[in-house]
Amino acid sequence: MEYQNIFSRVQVSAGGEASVGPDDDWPRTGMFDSWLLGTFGDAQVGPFYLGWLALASLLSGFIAFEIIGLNMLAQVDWNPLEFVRQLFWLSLDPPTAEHGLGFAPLDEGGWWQLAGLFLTVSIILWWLRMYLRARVLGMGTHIAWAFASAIWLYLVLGFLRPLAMGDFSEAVPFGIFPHLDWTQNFSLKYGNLFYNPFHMLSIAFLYGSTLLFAMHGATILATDRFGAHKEVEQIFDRGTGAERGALFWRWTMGFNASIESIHRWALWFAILTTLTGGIGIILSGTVVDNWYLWAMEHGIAPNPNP
Ligand code: 07D
Ligand code: 07D
Repeated sequence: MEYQNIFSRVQVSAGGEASVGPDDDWPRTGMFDSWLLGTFGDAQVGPFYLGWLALASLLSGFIAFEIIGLNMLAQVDWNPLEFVRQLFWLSLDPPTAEHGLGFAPLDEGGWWQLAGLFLTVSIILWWLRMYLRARVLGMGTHIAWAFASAIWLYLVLGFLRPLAMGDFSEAVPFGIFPHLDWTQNFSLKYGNLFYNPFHMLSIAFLYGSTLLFAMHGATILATDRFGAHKEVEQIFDRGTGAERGALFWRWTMGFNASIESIHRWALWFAILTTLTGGIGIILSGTVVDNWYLWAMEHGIAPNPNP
């Protein structure tokens, strides 16, 4: 029977496989099988590697989450029902402009600064964990670098651009809809972000990522029965699966990515989404005040008075 999941009832259940790699300082125990997870992916849960970095990261993330949550709860007079009802609208805002880059009193943005600090520490520790765990397994560190690109955009939005602008009021608030309002306001304030060429690039890479992801996922599934699911082996020893996938794309568009390079395409498109995005944001208000005027000057938007 073919092995599939998400679609079928078949799943592999081997019961507690400790897996490969070197001896490590963390016990490979606590594994169990989950039928439900087995319908989505691997049926085996664990072994988990917690480690000091993850422990510190989770603790720091928890503190950030608590600061945000308790501030929001305080805003609804500690009423849990109102908290749930208004959750998506509640906000923990950064300090107002007059506090500059200094520490603001807690109830005037200081809590936002503390939450941001703990969240950032948490994210950076988690990054270190990804990097070091990959090294321990003898893997490349590609995953950590892709994550670093997302962290770059996050740091630009909440720290680097406010630093360049001279005050934390420029940063994004914590809150579901409030962060959307911030995004909308940012675009309006800087004369329509659509005319920011780095926003254009970021969108092209974001859309490109979905396209590549769909093309690649679909190609592998479509040639699975010829062995293409062993795609990495087929980089070195091309089977009929890889050949068919490649031929399909040469037939339909004249060109195919190689079975290795498609993974590089995908990784770079994803990385470039947030990399170019961060560049676009850090330039707004620092180098360019109004993207629409900028676009008129550079012949991108029509200019009635050239
Ligand atoms: C599917 C992996 C799982 C991750 C999830 C996110 C939290 C937030 C925090 C209550 C794809 C977990 C969410 C922990 C809870 C508090 C304080 C990843 C997947 C499910 N946004 N954004 C969302 C963040 C920015 C924008 C959703 C984070 C910028 C728009 C979620 C950041 C701008 C829309 C969310 C961040 C911006 C969203 C779904 C950080 C410009 C939506 C995210 C740290 C880039 C969408 C109601 C998702 C939505 C949405 C989280 C930054 C714009 C709450 C953590 C400032 C236009 N954002 N966002 O699925 O439904 O990501 O909003 O930088 O339409 Mg956002
Ligand atoms: C946010 C990276 C940071 C996230 C990290 C995750 C946790 C959660 C929780 C475990 C997403 C940390 C995670 C803390 C842990 C658990 C449970 C990545 C992030 C580190 N835009 N726009 C983009 C489009 C408009 C605006 C990018 C489209 C309008 C602003 C993207 C449209 C206005 C910003 C994009 C559109 C506007 C952006 C984001 C269409 C609003 C940004 C890429 C069709 C009216 C951001 C240069 C991304 C950016 C951004 C798409 C329209 C504003 C390509 C498709 C004109 C202010 N927009 N946008 O991957 O980089 O984000 O801009 O209209 O800051 Mg836009």
